[in-house]
Amino acid sequence: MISHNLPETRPNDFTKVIPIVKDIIESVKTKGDNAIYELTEKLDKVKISNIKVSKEELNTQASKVDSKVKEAIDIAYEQLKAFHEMLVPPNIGGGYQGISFGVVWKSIEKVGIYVPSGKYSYPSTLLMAGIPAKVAKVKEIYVASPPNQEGTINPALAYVAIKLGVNEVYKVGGAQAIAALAYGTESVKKVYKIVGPGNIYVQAAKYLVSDVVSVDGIEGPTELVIIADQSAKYDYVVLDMKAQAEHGPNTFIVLLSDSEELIRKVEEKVRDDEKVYYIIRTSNIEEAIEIANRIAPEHLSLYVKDPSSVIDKIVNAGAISLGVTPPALIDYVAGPNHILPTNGWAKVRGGITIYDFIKPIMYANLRDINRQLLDASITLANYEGFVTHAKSIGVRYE
Ligand code: HSO
Ligand code: ZN
Repeated sequence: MISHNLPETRPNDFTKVIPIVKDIIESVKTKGDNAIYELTEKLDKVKISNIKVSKEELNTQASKVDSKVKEAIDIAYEQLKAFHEMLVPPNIGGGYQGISFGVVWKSIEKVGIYVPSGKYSYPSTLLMAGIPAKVAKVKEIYVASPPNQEGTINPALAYVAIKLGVNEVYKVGGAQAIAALAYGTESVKKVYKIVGPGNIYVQAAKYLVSDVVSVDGIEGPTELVIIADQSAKYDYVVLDMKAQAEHGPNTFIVLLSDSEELIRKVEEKVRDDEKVYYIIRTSNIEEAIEIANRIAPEHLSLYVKDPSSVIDKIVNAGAISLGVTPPALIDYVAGPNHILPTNGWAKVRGGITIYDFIKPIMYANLRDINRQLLDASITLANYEGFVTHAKSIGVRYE
């Protein structure tokens, strides 16, 4: 189906699920592992005999992965590692008016990674979160993912977990996984930060536990905006749209183009789909850029003749695929992350990078007495009524 008008809102209003999610969180908080066993049986329809995957179980599962998939994971791993290593910031120091100051970057000590699964499991998502965490030198990494129908962990996920050297893997999904990582249970370690995409229950749970644990943001249903001019190959555009639509009926797929011919050809190919595609004819590429910036999409494809001339004009997007680059390549091996902000959150944050796992600790060192600077500090402290603050500064040069 085609719509020529953009919707007012995107389908990720989790206020509806909050009461259910609250109950799940409360139950995990009070009953710990028992709640996980019960909820897994009730919601995932699987009976699990243990929550923490044993070393042996992990190895057995990993050994089931065929060599071609292992090789693909290895290739993706190296590519993502190269991307995130490029981002490592230096510790930096300087000084001004008698003070030396600077920043030392330190990693968050314990993080939880949530890996969703739908019809299939998503080992690529564990790579996307685990690699930046590793590059950031996070000491303890815990992974939670729903069990499969056999009550164990997906083989490729096990392979990635071993490759990353994560500390523990838990067979728990949904809001109960988020609650377990936030509060801890007998089997699940409590972490300082939880990252990872998931369905509306998972996202609502992240929101509800954020009083005790840091979370990465909202990563809801997949979004793709394509800006295409007449240079774009229509069949590639169609495939890119249908590819991200594979994530389910709630995906938000938009084509913005100033080419009537391109639009006509694309519409012919998507018209009969059950899924709604938003297709907007703009008067020029500038207008398309303006709309895209307002949407702040998760994925943005700049399928125009000279994409590098457009990239600077983009102010809100999760990740950008330039020119002929398929957005799906970013989902797997390009290097940038596929865990990206949705629902307009790209206005304020980017996708997962090492910066989600490190924090700048700032320092100052009083080297020389600069009276003007110290007096300014004393004046401000007195103004705020903090006379002892003022005294503690003044005493240094009395
Ligand atoms: N396109 C999704 C991520 C994904 N695609 C995972 C395939 N596997 C959101 O960026
Ligand atoms: Zn995808």
